[in-house]
Amino acid sequence: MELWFSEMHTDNVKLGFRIRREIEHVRSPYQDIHIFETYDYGKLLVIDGTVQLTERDEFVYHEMIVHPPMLTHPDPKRILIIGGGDGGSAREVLKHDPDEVHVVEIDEEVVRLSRKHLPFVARSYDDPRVHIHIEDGIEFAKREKNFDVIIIDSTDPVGPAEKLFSGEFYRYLRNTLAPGGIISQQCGTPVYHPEEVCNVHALLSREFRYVRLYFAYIPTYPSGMWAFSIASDEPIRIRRKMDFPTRYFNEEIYSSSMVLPNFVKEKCHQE
Ligand code: AG3
Repeated sequence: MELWFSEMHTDNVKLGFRIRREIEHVRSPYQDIHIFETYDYGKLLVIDGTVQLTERDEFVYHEMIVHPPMLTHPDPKRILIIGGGDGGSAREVLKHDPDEVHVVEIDEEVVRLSRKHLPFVARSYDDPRVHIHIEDGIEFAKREKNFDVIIIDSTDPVGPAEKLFSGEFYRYLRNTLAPGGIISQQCGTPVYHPEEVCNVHALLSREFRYVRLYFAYIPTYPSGMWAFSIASDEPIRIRRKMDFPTRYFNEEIYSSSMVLPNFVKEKCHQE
């Protein structure tokens, strides 16, 4: 019998993976988590029916959520990752030789399962500079201060992550950031949810002087066209040379990823 996992992208569109086996399935107090072994994409992490990462294409997402903000900062030393309990964003942050990386993940099951089954992302936890806090990211952000870069690596804006896409949260983040700090956030796809993408951009623009949307091609996320936003009170431009290996990101992509297709400009009223 063939086993398939499909994520519904809309009521009428889905992406399916043929599955070799289910590795583990856990219902945590927050969400429903599956790890599968697929035929074509290696290990697959699914939360509440949505693809979080696959072994084969996670590099695109993790490089793109991390390197643009990190290279926009002249000297990022203290980094906060909100969500990101799989460890993939922390792995990319470590390429910049930071002093401290704090991963604030609400669901300890995500950390446990990633450590057990997804070493290609969770190996970052072996680095003593990486500190894991099992806590609500908003409570942590209200209390802690002085981060050079904050990366919001959450699930979609429904369920536990919903509050991470609100104006109230962005207001707290202003105080969590050190002067000159930068934030990045994954914000969905403009193909199926243009209002979500534009909403993040609009809310961030109320709190920060400079906000840009940027894109990456992620084959296993809905539509494959994924949006991120970057925000700061300093102009968004690359301030350091890259001196580490990557498989997707490069200095040209820093700029080209911020060029918006017309349908996105129109939807978000951007020039
Ligand atoms: N977090 C963003 C996943 C969003 C995917 N959405 C979807 N498939 N509908 C990824 C976590 C990786 N660190």
